[in-house]
Amino acid sequence: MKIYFAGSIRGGRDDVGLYHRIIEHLKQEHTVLTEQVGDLSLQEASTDREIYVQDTAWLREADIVIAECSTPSLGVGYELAYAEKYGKPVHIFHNRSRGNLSAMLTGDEYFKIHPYENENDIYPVLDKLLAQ
Ligand code: 6K6
Repeated sequence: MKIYFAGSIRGGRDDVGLYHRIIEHLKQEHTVLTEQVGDLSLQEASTDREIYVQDTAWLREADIVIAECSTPSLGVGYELAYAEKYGKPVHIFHNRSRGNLSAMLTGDEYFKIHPYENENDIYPVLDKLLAQ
């Protein structure tokens, strides 16, 4: 499957290690279009326009969108709404101990939300939903 993985960049990089590990797990059996989200040494090389054009093209190309939303991000919120507009399945992971998700996500019945306690809870859920 072609996976669009979404995670915070300018919203804050506290969870970049987690994004990196999730992407490495997904790459064992699938194509991750957005590997840069988990790049531990990410450099701002592209213009904002180039980023927007590339990322929205990848969203349209993706089979599924997986987002880690424990760090709030305006860009990720935009991507989730864009994915809904194009009818892409959207799965959102969120660490329960990190506060409440936006009501604009939890209140939208289109999104499949997966609250978790520990990182190790994420991987079996991913494997199950990607096997479908
Ligand atoms: C390098 C270092 C920091 O930023 C870069 C290059 N920027 C981006 N490259 C690729 N995708 C990006 C970039 N900035 C935002 N995005 C997309 O928006 C990603 O797909 C993320 O899922 C999301 C993050 O949005 P913000 O608002 O947290 O930046």
